[in-house]
Amino acid sequence: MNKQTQWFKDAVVYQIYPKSFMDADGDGLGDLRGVIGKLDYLKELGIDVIWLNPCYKNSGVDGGYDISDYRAIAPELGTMADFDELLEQAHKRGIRIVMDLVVNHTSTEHAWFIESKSSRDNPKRDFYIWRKPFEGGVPNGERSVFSGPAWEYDETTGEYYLHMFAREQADLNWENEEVRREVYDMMHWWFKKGIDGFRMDVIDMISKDETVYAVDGGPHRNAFNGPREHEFLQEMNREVLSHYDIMTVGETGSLTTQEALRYANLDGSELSMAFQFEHVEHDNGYLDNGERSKWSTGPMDLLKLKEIMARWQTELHGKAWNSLYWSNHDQPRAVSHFGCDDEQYRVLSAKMVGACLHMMQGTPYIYQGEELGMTNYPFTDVSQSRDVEVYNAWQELVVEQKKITPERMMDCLRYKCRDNARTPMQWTAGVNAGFTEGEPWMPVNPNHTYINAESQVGDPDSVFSFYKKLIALRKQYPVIVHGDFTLLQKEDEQVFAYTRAHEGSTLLVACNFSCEEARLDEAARTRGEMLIANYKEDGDPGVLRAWECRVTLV
Ligand code: TEU
Repeated sequence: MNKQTQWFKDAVVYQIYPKSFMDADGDGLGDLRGVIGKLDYLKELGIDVIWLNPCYKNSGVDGGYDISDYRAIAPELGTMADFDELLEQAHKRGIRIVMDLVVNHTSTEHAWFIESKSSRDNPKRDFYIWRKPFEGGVPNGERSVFSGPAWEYDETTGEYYLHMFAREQADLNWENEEVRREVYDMMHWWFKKGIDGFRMDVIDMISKDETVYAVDGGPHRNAFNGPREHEFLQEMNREVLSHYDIMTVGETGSLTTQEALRYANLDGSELSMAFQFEHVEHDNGYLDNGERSKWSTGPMDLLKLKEIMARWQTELHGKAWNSLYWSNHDQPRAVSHFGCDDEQYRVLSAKMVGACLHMMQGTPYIYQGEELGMTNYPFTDVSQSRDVEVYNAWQELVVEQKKITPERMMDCLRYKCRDNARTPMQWTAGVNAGFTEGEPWMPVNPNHTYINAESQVGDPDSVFSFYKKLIALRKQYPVIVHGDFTLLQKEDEQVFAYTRAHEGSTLLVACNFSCEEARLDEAARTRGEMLIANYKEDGDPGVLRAWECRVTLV
């Protein structure tokens, strides 16, 4: 009997990266008490769920994604009592808390790994993936997502262990039933504390094709979506998830729409929904030698974006559930990536990209600061980064292999690096944007003097108030949650327009993703009751002004 009522269909999620959200104790790092202090701000915005990036004890290598104790809070973020208070205070405000489940790998400081590493016949040896050398070197050519080989040699036992991310993040062996049992027990422990769900880190990597482990000196293989993926997720659902009225979202970078019909099936057999990466990676680039790479300077391609978003809307409708996001802690800021962060158009385009996403079918995710129109950071030197992904990529691509020049890589970092989303949340125009009274762990964006929460809450024309209204519309009009999706002006390179229809109601959404005027054809021509718009003055029903959006009920 599955206890899930699928409340997530009506919910809007707000993602908090705790290290950068609010610092209550003045050490320059955000913390759980800082989150508690901002719950009323989130209540004012109107969100229903907080997704909290990892706040467990960790080894400090990858922003909390290198966990050393799943049942302890990172001391730099607070205590378990702080977490319990956060959960209680959030629930008092009708806000649910979803935690981050990082079980593809643990920190190499985790007790399991320390035991596993100690000897070849240790009972926990098989908790991780150990292989003998091949011809004196790495077992095969598997590559880490964070550059370099995915194998690290251990002198103690003369074998290599697999790490698909940093060498301090050892992959767990999900083929081992005891590993799965330990994970499920930990999940129950958190659910019994009262949390409302999990976001599941790289959950499409827990089953890997056996070639990934082969000691054959072979090439880099695909470590995603392996043969037992759905067996494991259905087992997790039976053993844990179906026992609680919760939500889950898988981080599944390999996902296609067809695979999403299994991972995010509305029958509740696996996950509630999943994060696909097609749209946020559509503008990935090529290195000087032609290799595909995330490191690019864009620009965003609207035709590709429309095709991707429309396909996810239509192919999942009625079968599986979409997550809806533009940004997160791994992505650049929404207005910088999909809008226009020149001050002339930043506010208009921040509202427009918000409306374009929030009027679709699925559960919307707002990344901290997106509701303010916060932008990427003007990095001038790689030393300003605090990200292991950036450090490793710079060493490999710029220093060792010279596949990209330092100047070009700096352009790429300013466009795409994860640090863009990890600069401190901008609360005020004051010192350190009101984030901390200490030395902030990352530089504060200088534009906090005019982009900050204090100046926007209560201002009816702010991005904050616009997002607040978008969230309210979702509660008021069933067509937004339940309606189907039809893309309009498919080949238009400026306009992203679509309709949603449900039980006789039709929503018409028209967005101009450009600085120039754009024509609307007959089907997209503005008509009906205006629900929300980013221009105050009515315009020509057949023409959208720069970065204009209009949402009408026809
Ligand atoms: O991200 C998975 C992942 O592939 C990311 O590294 C992201 O797609 C990439 O950085 C984009 O260039 C998850 C977490 O969200 C991320 O923060 C962690 O670093 C990673 O897993 C390892 O746990």
